[in-house]
Amino acid sequence: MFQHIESYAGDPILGLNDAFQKDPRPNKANLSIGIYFDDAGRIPVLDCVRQAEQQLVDEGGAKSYLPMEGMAACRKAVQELLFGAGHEAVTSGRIATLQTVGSSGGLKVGGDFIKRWLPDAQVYVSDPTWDNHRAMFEGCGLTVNTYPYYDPATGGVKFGAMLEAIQKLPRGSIVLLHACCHNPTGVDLSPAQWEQLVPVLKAGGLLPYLDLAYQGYGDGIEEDAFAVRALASAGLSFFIANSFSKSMSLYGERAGALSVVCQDAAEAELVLGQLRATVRRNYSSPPLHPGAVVARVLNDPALRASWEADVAAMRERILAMRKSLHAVLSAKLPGRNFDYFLSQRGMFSYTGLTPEQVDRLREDHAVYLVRSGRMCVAGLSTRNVEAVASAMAAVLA
Ligand code: KET
Repeated sequence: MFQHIESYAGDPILGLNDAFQKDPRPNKANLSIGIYFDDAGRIPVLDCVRQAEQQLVDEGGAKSYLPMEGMAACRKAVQELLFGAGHEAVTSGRIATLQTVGSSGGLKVGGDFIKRWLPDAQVYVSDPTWDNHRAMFEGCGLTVNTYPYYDPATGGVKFGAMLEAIQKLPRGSIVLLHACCHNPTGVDLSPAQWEQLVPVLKAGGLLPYLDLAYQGYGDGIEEDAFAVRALASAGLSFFIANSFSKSMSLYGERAGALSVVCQDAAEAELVLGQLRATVRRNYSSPPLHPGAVVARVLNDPALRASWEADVAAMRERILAMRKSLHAVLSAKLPGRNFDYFLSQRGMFSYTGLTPEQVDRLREDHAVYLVRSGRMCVAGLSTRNVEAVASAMAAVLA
């Protein structure tokens, strides 16, 4: 029965994380997976999350199934977080929102929905993008292509080429865009560039699909929603999958959502119905605990304030690590320009290291990066940043 099954090569990101766990070297550094570690190298449990969980345990509610679309209080809070409470798209009821199994679950449900209802649409992702985007959308039966994005020559965005390519896409194409903190490059569009892109998407009759996995890690919780609000205010229909894995440090709880912004409330009702059907056929309904935690943290004013302070502290710690890394590397290799570590945003930086250099870092120095050269800056700490910078300098010299 199973002899024809091909072996699975493993996932390029999760596989490295497993290899890191098994590495016995004491001074190892995990800069591979997109997880925020605190300065002691631990994945934090945020105080607001701990308190929300305690309240939920104390209340002792029953563990019934959630509806297919998830918990109402969570879905409403997600809409207000993404679009702003008073946004016309929210108040007019023209957004269909599901609580999903992480944002990955949201991306996948959206992909299945597109395959069913817009079967001729092809997907366009940035070159490069998160590896799993291609895998997921192809897994939904969709064709995945790329548009130009990262420019290795400048360490910035090839914005002109990106706009030109997007202008030429067939009407109805799906354009996957990272709303902030681009993975893997750390290179984002500026608000002014978003303002230029939005009319091009609209005029071309394109269907944007935003991925917002790092809200708060760029410039701030509100600031990082700029693209979401710009698209909604311009009247486009679009998808957005957002995650609480990183922003609430809830990775394994699988907390995320999918929102589809429609033209009016009646359309949103139809879309929500078919999204519910998609969920029912996949995993029936999302998990109770993460929905309840997210709803509690976002809706309770004290917990909300505590969360916002924690997100700011995580963002600032990463910025401090960017500065330290930049300082040590610039001192060790004065002929090279490492300014990209300062301009890139979020958890990741594209280091420009070749796969061979990444292998040497891992083998000789126990420093783990993804082979594309992507570094998770959130894995640096005051304890390891000197050693990591020295190892990088040795490999680059
Ligand atoms: N989108 C992006 C852009 C992303 O980087 C991740 C996770 C996800 C979605 C999925 O997040 P979820 O936990 O399903 O809400 N990225 C990191 C972990 C992974 O690969 O799964 C990473 O790139 O390391």
